[in-house]
Amino acid sequence: MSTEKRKDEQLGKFTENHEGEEITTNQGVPVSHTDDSLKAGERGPTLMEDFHFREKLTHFDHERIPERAVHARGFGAHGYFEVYGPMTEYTMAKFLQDPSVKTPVFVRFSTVVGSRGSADLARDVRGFATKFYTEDGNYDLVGNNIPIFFIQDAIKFPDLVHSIKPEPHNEVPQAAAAHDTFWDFVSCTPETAHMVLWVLSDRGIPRSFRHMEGFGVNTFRFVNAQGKGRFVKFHWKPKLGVHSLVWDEAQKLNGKDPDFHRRDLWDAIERGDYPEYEFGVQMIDEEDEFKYDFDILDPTKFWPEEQVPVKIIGRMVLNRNVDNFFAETEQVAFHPGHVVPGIDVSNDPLLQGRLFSYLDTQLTRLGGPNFAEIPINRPIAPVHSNQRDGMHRMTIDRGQVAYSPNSLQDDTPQPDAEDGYKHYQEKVEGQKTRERSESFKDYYSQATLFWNSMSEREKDRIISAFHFEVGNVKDKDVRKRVVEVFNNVDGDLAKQIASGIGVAPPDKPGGAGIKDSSPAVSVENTTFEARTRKVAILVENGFNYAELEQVVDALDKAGVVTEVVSKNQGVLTSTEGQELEVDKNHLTTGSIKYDAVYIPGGRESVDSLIKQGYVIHFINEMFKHYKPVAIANEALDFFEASLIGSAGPGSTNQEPSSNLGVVSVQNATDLSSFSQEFIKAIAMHRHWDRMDKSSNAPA
Ligand code: HDE
Repeated sequence: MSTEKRKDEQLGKFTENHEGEEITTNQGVPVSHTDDSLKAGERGPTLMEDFHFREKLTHFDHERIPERAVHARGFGAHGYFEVYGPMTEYTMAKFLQDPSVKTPVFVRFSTVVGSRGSADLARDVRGFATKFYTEDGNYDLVGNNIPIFFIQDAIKFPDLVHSIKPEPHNEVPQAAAAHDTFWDFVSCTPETAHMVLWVLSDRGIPRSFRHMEGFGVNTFRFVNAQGKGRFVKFHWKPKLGVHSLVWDEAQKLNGKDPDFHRRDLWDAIERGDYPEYEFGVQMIDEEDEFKYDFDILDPTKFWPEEQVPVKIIGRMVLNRNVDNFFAETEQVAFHPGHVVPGIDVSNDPLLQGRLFSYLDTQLTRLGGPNFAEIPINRPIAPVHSNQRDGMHRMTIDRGQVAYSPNSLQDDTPQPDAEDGYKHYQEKVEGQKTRERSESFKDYYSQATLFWNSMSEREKDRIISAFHFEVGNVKDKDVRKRVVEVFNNVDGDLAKQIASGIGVAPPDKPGGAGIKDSSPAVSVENTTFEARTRKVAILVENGFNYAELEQVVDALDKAGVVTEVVSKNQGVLTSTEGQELEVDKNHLTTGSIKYDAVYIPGGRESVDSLIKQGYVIHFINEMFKHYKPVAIANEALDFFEASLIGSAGPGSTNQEPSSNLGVVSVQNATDLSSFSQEFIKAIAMHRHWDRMDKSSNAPA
């Protein structure tokens, strides 16, 4: 069997189908009736002897387990990883050697702050945790979608999390950093400044899990068979590029579709649009540990790609949804210390602390020490040890011996001195101290580097995010201190923050004196693709079918997904009598759920649409969110009837016109070049130039 399928086969052994079966108790006793409890008389009390009732209720009463302390809301999928070529020179990790091997993986994406039932579009860091089921055992890369972290030492993690979680006295707000305690912590903890800028950038509100990068964040080690070590940082780069929503969209989506990200991933996999991410490593030789102007063990610093290139070494494809959310996504247990021969940790103090926390929290969350036996957590590699018993032990360990050394079982199981995991032979020496290294104490230079790397429009959006987040802070002293902290990053940034939150601009000159930038961190320098984007088609009876068909075919060929939206669900009829099934009525959707909108011609359809407030709002909102609008023939009337007028007057002949992401065509029967222009506009994702042209555009 192919390696890729080995995990699926293992999971299959634990999978149960209930379709067509009869209900039994957990003891396998057939149940005759499940809708009424056993009572003494039809109107009498329930009887204790009703074992079916007792068992059903007891199980229900215990269905919930503690949610994760952080990253409670998540969504997972299965897939595989393949390496492009042998990495023998750098690491002996088996799954990084043979390009013909497909290593099964399970990935869980998550938000950090919100509870399990919170909304997907919180402004937050996203978790990106991958479990590789390798031949040498499980390797977990437990990363985030931002390459750095808020704090430098794990001992500060409880403080950070307490400050950002809902406030303890009133449990408000849910899944949000926009409140006093978080910004109080930030303003008192300058090492957070760099990460805060990343979270307030577009990366804090991804378009989907498919449009996010992933980073191992901490510094790890590759070790080759000769025992030579190198420092590494891990990267996932999405094939579709890195793209985000705008804040107004995100907030509205949290109401209209709080499952937007989960639904997107699930639907994409069901459609066969399998998300792909390339795997990259940055490597620094041990000899070069001190060559950089930042400490390579400091998790509040990234390694600029311009200084340490990312070597792309493989790819991951997510191609199967889970069978059961609880059994798989909820019960999966990741641990940054689940490493395999060839991969080791570094002395990064955040990573060192993480090595303690994950197993510790999982003991409570998953009810004891045997959770590695839960199907999703089982390695495909064989497991042997002298560990026994504990809550929920599944394995029936044969034999009399559960200790080592022994003579009764030939002193087995035995460690493998040759191929067993060997920790990297790093020389460690030092005096016990609670001090922080001087080399960690530059909190601002890279924050300035990041700020310098943003385009003017990205900067505008970061400032807006500050105005929202810190604008929600009631304590004026906290707001003042935030401005002071960010004045250390950039004077202009601090001034602009101050202008929106009711505090005076800083009186000291600002900035960390850094002029450099790192273009690779700007999401505007990413891949742009129309593939898998979602387009709404607004129509009513009397639309032009020939036109619509051409555009839909072209979109389909480009891998763009379409949905027909109309006032009511049902079947619409075109001018020529062709029928079209409606996918969504007005109440079940909204512009925020799409990447673009297309309105075909047809006099009757356009006349009807133009009278509907919903449709005008739909187009205006699409336009305000910088997304493409495509209109053909009679639909050009919308130039007058909506905000897209500022991108008008549009096409006057059969040649398509495209301005500020509004694509139009007039008097045309052949819509092929119009469709291609539309696809180009969709690939661009957002048309930020509207920001300059339209006073109605929100940031
Ligand atoms: Fe985590 N983190 N973390 N974290 N983390 C958890 O483990 C922790 C950190 C990350 O989908 C918990 O099983 C400490 C950085 C992800 O199941 C917990 C510190 C990064 C997930 C925990 C950090 C992460 C977690 C909660 C500071 C990016 C979700 C439940 C030193 C590299 C994994 C659990 C999933 C989950 C502790 C910081 C990523 C409490 C102490 C940095 C993606 O153990």
